[in-house]
Amino acid sequence: MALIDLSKREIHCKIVYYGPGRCGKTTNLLYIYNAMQSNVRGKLLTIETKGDRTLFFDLLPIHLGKVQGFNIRIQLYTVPGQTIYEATRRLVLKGVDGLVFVADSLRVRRAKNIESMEDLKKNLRTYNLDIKDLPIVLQYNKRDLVKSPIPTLSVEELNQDLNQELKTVAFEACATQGIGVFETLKEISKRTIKYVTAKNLLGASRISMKSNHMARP
Ligand SMILES: Nc1nc2c(ncn2[C@@H]2O[C@H](COP(=O)(O)OP(=O)(O)OP(=O)(O)O)[C@@H](O)[C@H]2O)c(=O)[nH]1
Ligand SMILES: [Mg+2]
Repeated sequence: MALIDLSKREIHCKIVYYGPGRCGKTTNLLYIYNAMQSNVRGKLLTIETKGDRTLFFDLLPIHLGKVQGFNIRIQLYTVPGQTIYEATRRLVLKGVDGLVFVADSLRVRRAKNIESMEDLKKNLRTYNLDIKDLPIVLQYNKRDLVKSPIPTLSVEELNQDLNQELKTVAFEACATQGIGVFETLKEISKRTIKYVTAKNLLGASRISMKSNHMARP
């Protein structure tokens, strides 16, 4: 749940990276952590991992600087993508203000992408939230593999599977190389701050995004 502290002039919000197992959620956070200066990001907390599998969640607090006199503090979370951790994913979604759905471009993961999107909708419903009411952006990750012999999905196919209903922006990415990572973060941050301020009757029009803390180094 977003917090707007008028006395400190701070806005806190929570963005969750969702998606199937091994699609690259933790890799996104790692790239952001390594690329941001230490004075604008907190510690990267990875709670329980086994190899590269998240078993609980990752958390990275970042400070986007001042926007119209308000300090913007965002907590980035990832969920564990493996099917069995449904209860944990639901827990991590509590109080979410914005979502990044990371999809895997590998063709063999097609059904898992769709299953994860359905799982997200279902988990949101437990908090009386409709996916269409929240800021959400899509990220089609592992686009580097399109040039490899491994079968991958086209952007059209990914849109067909995941974006027919949402009709939101989708970024092509290669999280291991940082391609598309900050573009995704910037867009979801912008949408989330607008959503949070509008919801809290601060007047979204008063907040325009001019933070330059997210410029890639
Ligand atoms: N080729 C390629 N590999 C990637 C890319 N992004 C992530 N990976 C690899 O995919 C594997 C899984 O990445 P993670 O970031 O751990 O995946 P996750 O979504 O956090 O997985 P869970 O924690 O199980 O939900 C790792 O070996 C990454 O290096 C990418 O853009 N291209
Ligand atoms: Mg992970």
